[in-house]
Amino acid sequence: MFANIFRRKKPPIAPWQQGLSKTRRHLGDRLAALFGNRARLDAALAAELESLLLAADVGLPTTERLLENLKKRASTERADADLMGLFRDMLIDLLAAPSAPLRWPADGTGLLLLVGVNGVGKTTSAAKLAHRFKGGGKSVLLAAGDTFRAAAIEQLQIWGRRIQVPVVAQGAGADSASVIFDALQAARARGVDRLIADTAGRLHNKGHLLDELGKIVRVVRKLDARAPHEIWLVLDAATGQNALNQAREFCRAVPVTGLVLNRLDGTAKGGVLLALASELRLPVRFVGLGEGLDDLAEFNPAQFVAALLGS
Ligand SMILES: Nc1nc2c(ncn2[C@@H]2O[C@H](COP(=O)(O)OP(=O)(O)OP(=O)(O)O)[C@@H](O)[C@H]2O)c(=O)[nH]1
Ligand SMILES: [Mg+2]
Repeated sequence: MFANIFRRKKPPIAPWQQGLSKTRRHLGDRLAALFGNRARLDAALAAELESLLLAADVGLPTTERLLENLKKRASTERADADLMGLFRDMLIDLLAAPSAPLRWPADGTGLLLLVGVNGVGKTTSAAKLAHRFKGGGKSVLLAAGDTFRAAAIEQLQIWGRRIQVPVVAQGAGADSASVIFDALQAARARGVDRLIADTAGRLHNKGHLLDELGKIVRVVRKLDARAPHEIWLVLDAATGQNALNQAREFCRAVPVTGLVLNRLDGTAKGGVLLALASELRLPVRFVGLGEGLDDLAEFNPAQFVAALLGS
């Protein structure tokens, strides 16, 4: 009994570390074991590194690019090069490359449209982001743009009550573009800083469903030529390389400006983030590390790589 009282508290684990534990075990720990104290990138090490990256959903083009770069950098280093350190820096550079400033308007309402396939966490992310923006001192409004199911509207309204953010909604079956148009009009009239619009999940291989997103964009531009200021594609990290295919199709339908990668907590496929950054050149804005309101971290390449490699 007393032993418990005197036991020292463990230091708190950063959300990144905890959320990435599966990917770290799958990729980070193996990378550390692979590099060990080896200072030369010989053919055997390159081959092992290649299969390790491919197994972690990094994908072939990005894996090849990383190997190529590591060979180049290692050849210019001293004989006792810190390969692991070089590799870590390369990962940070790769993830930081697609960074771009956010397009929130200097004044007036900034509209954020969340899009993605079914069940990736769009509605949850809308609530998490609204909560976060509100916490940062912004006035926020939510738009229930998923008019497909009554339950989807209710889900957003329940979140809205929990975080005390008003939700603009119409009935199920209403036109999504008109809900978001009305919400933008209301937000502008009320001087709201951020309007976050949820949308219905849609398959990336269904052209007519993607066209509906194009319609939302066209309609809101009648109010503000630069809206939606941000369009974030929400992805489920657990889908691995398929996330890349989804992203390509959504980017064809609407001008996606950033990514939200959810469920990084439950998967060993976090390596897909490297493929997304290097092949799509879209900045990852936030990552979902759990189901709770605060389980959303602003994406930071250095923190991500530190958590991934456990250093
Ligand atoms: N573990 C974990 N679960 C998450 C995360 N984000 C969302 N979820 C869960 O995923 C499930 C689906 O989330 P929703 O927000 O309803 O997904 P959606 O994209 O709106 O789904 P549809 O509207 O049906 O397309 C819920 O149970 C969420 O709690 C995350 O980062 N980690
Ligand atoms: Mg939803």
